[in-house]
Order: sequence, then structure tokens, then C-alpha cells
Amino acid sequence: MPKELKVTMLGNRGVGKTSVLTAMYEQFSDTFEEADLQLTPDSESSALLQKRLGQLKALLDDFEATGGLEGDQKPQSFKFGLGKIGDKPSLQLTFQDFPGEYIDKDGEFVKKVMHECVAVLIAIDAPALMEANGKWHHLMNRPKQICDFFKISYGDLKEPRLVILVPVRCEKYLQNEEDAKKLRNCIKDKYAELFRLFKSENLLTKIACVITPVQTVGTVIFNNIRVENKKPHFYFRKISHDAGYSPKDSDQPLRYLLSFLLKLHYGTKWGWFNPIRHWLGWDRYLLEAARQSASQCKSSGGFVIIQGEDKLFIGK
Ligand SMILES: Nc1nc2c(ncn2[C@@H]2O[C@H](COP(=O)(O)OP(=O)(O)OP(=O)(O)O)[C@@H](O)[C@H]2O)c(=O)[nH]1
Ligand SMILES: [Mg+2]
Repeated sequence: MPKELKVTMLGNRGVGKTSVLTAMYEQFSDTFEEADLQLTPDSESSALLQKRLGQLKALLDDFEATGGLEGDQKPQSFKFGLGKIGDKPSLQLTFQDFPGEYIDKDGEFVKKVMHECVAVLIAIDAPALMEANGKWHHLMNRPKQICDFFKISYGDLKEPRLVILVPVRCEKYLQNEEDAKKLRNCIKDKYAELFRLFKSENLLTKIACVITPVQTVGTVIFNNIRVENKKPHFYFRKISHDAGYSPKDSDQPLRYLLSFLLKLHYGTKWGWFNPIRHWLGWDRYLLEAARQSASQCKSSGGFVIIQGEDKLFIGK
């Protein structure tokens, strides 16, 4: 059995965890192929993600998009074999997804998952953060609770970890540099407690943290909020009647992930590939793959490397 590496999604109910995973999945083959690696899903994972992709695309069936994907009822893991093109997989990459309500109802599950996962992707609802002076941010994104999970799970952290904050439904805020800056600053401000924690003495040397906004649909933008019974409902609209599915930057979290995993392996005591490193040319191959992937990581506009550049890029 190849070594398993786990990555988890994290975020409150309905923020977009499954959508981010789906949008990333759509980019898997392109991103990994460029790096001469291949990522092969098991049949169950592939079928489930295809179904989700259909739901995400269906958001475009209505001009005023309000929803699409059904909420998740149970945890779901998606398994992929990662390896050299044409070879048997050398690693198994498992993405763990779970219903957002678990952060209230099953904290033990969330803590366990966070403890064992080498990377965490936090989905953030961008309109909740940006609109109405961030009035709905706490309700929708639960930043405090998210921070508490890190405090508990990373208390005795020994190995490097990658944390990726992924703002979604962010089409409106990435139209120009000025708006992107606002989004960036808003995240830095609203997640200041989390970033302070990551900069604490023990964690500073172990955690790499980046912000990578993903436009999971690309052509549906925030329109307005209507409040009913004190609950906000966010409404979106297509940029034009015939706008199609056009996701943007869903490869970015993957590139950072790949870059981090390969760097972690390469030349550190934590490398997982050790038993197979003696394979002829494997080291050189991985090094090239890491370079290739890293060279296309974005770090301007809405993208920010909060800390740990040395854990992300070979040669840094
Ligand atoms: N407007 C808009 N809606 C989106 C976008 N991405 C996802 N959605 C919708 O947001 C809703 C919630 O997304 P999910 O990905 O299911 O959220 P989740 O975090 O997995 O939710 P739980 O599994 O219930 O915790 C779905 O109805 C999606 O169709 C987007 O880019 N724009
Ligand atoms: Mg979900």
C-alpha cells in the first residue's frame, strides 16, 4: 500500500467546502500533468465528484443563482493515487470532506481529522466577510471556532503543516487590484487571531499559510443580501444571460499543496518518500515536478503567502 497523506476541508455549513474540492478536482489532471505527475481517483471518488461538478454547473441555470449543491449529511473522503505518469502510485492523497455542522456537533471528529491531516483548506464565504461591513461574517464563517480548532489540534505539533485559506464566491472582489487588496486586508484583519497563533513560537517554524481565492463558478457574482427572520440570504446573479461555467484559479490551492508536499519530502527529515527514494531518478523527478508546480503559484492580487515560504518552495 502506498503511504497515505491526508488533506482536510474545514469551514462552517454551506461556506463552500465541497464546491472548492469539486473545482479543484476539475483541475487535477491539468495541474498534475504539467508537473509530469498523475493523480488517479478511485472510482467512488470520481463518481461523487462528477455529480458535484454537475450541480455546480447547474448554478448557471437560473439567472439569479441562490444555491445548487445539496448540503452534506456525512463525512466523505476522496482518494487519489499520486505518482509518476505511467507508474504505479507512490502516494495516496486523501481529501477529507465533512458537513460543516460537525464543527458544532462533532468537535471530536474535527479535532481528530485536523490532527492527522498534513494540510487544511479553510473555505471562507467572501460576501459574508466583505458585505454589510462584515456583519454576517461571524455567523457564516465562524472564525473564532475555526481558530479554536487549530489551538487545540496544533497544541503539540511536531511536523510541518500547510494551511490554505480559500475565499469563495469572491468573483466581485477580484475584478481589479484595488478590490483584491480590500479582500486581502479584510482577511488579514478578520483572521488576525488565527495568524497570530500561527506566528507563535512553536508554530512559526512549522506552519506554512497562504490565501488563495478560488472562483468556483467564475461568472456568478454577489448581488444583494435580504434579511428574513433575522437570517441573511445572499443572492447572486450571472454576469450575463449566456454566461457559462468558467472557474478561475481552482488550480492554485493544488499547486501550493503539491509544492508543499514535494518540498517536505525533498531533503527534510520528514520526507515520506524515503523508502522509495532510491528509485532511479525519482529524486530528480520530484524536484522538477516541485519546481514546475511552484513556478505557477500566484502570490499577488488576492493571493498572499502569510508565512512559511521556506516550506513551500525549493531553494528558499
Ligand atoms: N453564488 C455562488 N454559489 C456557490 C459558489 N460555489 C458554491 N456555491 C453554492 O453554495 C452552496 C454551498 O456550497 P457547498 O460547497 O455545498 O458548501 P459546504 O461547505 O460543502 O456545505 P456543507 O457540506 O453543508 O457543510 C451550494 O449550494 C453551492 O452551489 C459560487 O461560486 N457562487
Ligand atoms: Mg459539503
